[in-house]
Amino acid sequence: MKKILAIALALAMVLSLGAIAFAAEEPIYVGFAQVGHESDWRTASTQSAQDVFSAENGYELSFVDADNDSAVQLDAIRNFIQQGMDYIIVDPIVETGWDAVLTECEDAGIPVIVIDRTITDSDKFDAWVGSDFMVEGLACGEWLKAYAEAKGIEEINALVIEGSTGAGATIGRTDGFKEIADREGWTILDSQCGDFTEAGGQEVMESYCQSYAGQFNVVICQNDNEAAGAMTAMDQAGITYGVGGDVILVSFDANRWALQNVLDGKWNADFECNPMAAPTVDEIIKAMEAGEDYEAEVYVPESWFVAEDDVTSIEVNGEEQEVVVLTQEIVDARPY
Ligand code: GYE
Repeated sequence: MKKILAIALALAMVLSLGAIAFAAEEPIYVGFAQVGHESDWRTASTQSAQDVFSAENGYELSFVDADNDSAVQLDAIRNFIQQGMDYIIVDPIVETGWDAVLTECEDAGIPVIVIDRTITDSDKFDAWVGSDFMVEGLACGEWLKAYAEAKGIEEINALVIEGSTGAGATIGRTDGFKEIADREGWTILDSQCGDFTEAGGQEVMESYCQSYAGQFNVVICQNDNEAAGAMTAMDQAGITYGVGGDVILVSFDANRWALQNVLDGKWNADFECNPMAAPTVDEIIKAMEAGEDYEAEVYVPESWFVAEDDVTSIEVNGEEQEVVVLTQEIVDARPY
């Protein structure tokens, strides 16, 4: 009898422990509507989200790669609503067209956290974590001004390879650089979309090399993959670039391989865009879960990297900012 009691007791304990464990294991369901897989920056952003929103960290992540198609991204969000996600994360492909779907999220009571790119035609989201793209563009312009002065370059004739049309990253970088170009009286010979891809960058640069042969001394690529494509096109056209070259070549993002290009003098500068929003989103979600206050707008920290030491600081929006002259240690320490 004692034995039966003991077994029953043990069984009850196992069952109730199991129930506690089951309750504790209920994950936080997160749907993430990612832009696509157009660049190495994007790969780093996706990897970071998959690392952070893991089962070990208490999440179940539904990940959708929208392949740079806004209709697919909107569908993904509507599916997340249907599935009753606890939180929806979105990196908006374009800045506009958001109010209807965000209203649907709000009506369903699902908090939305926007990362990286911006939304400008709706405020129906709970938090945003990303970069100040305008500041990135301004920093690029201010550095170019100081660098040209240091090198005695009097005229700037620039070609811009833009990112995807309508993306917050494209708009901010374009406007920021243009503000300095207008102020300094530089010529922007052309500004075309390279879609943030290597193939796009190469295609645009090939046509620039034909149309503007001998007329340009600066190429601004709005991401690293485009800059890789632009290098191929300039190599084919026999145009030299980077330190000591005919063309000043500048990029945005600062992937590790790209910074190696800067350190090797193939590119002159790279303006960082930090893809690691996920850890901050995790903090925001954990605060929301606990009913605590959280920052609704978070700018991720970013640095400006250059090959030579002519310019070591710039003033951006009235604020003195460091320009980092690269070393192999800095390149090797890059997380992505
Ligand atoms: O610069 C580019 C990516 O939205 C900031 O998108 C991001 C941009 C990034 O494809 O490489």
